[in-house]
Amino acid sequence: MHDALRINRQRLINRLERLGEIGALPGGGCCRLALTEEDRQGRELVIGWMHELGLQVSSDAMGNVFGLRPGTEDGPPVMTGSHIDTVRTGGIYDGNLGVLGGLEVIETLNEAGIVTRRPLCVAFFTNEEGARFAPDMMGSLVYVGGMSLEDARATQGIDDQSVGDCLDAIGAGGEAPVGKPDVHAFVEVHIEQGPVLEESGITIGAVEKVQGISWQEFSFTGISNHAGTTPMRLRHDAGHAAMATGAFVRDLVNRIGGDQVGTVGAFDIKPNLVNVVANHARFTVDLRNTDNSRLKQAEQELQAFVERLAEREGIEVEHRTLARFDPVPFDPGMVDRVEAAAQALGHSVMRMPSGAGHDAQMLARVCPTSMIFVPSVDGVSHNINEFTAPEDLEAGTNVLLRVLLDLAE
Ligand code: HGY
Ligand code: MN
Ligand code: MN
Repeated sequence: MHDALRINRQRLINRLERLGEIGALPGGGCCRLALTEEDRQGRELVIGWMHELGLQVSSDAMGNVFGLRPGTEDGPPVMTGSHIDTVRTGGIYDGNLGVLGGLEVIETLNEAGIVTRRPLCVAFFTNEEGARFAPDMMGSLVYVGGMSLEDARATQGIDDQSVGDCLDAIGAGGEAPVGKPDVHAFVEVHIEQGPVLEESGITIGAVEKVQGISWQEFSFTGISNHAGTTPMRLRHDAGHAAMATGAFVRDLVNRIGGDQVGTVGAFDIKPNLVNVVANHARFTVDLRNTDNSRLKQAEQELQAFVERLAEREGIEVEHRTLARFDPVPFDPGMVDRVEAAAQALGHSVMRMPSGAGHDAQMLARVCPTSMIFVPSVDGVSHNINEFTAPEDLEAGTNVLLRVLLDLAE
């Protein structure tokens, strides 16, 4: 039914580009960190579009926003969506495609005068990126009951402000309660953010699972000293220890091999002066693997390395876990639906894991869930040059249309 229905590519691209203007960076790309003024403006724009499309808009205490389209019957909606917050050097597609692709599906159904049996809902979740406030996927994690609202609101960000204060400052917290969602099924369209689809010459990814994620923060304390007069045997060099740990992470990842990845992304050294042995270093380690036992092995080896290093260098170590999510398998039936919809539309499709975390991995705790990937040019993302070809944006959103219609009938 409605097999000939297709979305409007240009309308989708116009919305992506319009939203990308909020937080636009001089050289291209976008910075809309969670719960900033730019996030508030982005929320306002998308909520305005939701109202224009006739959706019933609500938000919950975590600032997650839902645009509901009633069906001919009541009951739990078929939901789609993603996030509109970005990293500091983000593109205009990461997350935004999942939200605006959902709105494009709604507008296409409105134009065709189609009312589905089940209600449809397009959502965006607060702070998916976790770049300002860890963990990532925080909003959807609270939504499904995986983190208390209190703990989320108390979370301090990298700029020493709390989630609660920032939610309140931009007026994003709504009335709807969190933790007990009622969703029939969830499907999210997202850019792959890696090179697999492009290298395989495939248009659609039917995502089978999300890999495990481990985010840790280490704070090393040594003794600042004169870079010229202090003999090496007397140094307690926090900067050296931090850099040695970063080098260890790369060796560890190469040794484990397979899907193992490791990143030292945030790195801060004090007093950060050419002629002073550093007495403080604070840095993050992001480890991921599709195989949870190998991810645990990586974490254990890193911990043992840091303990030996602290002993040898005579430094103090503080450690925080910023995020820890096991790999999440998606519902096989939902993966089948994505694959079948792509094939019915004549698109090449392959099954694959997700290297990035997504809100879908949280919705998978409460309802059948899967994801639709579209190619990232040069596999680039979290980078101002993030790009997906218009025909691929269109293909992924047509697959979303098809899967949502199947689920809602
Ligand atoms: O880090 C991630 O995987 C996602 O972008 N939050
Ligand atoms: Mn994303
Ligand atoms: Mn991202």
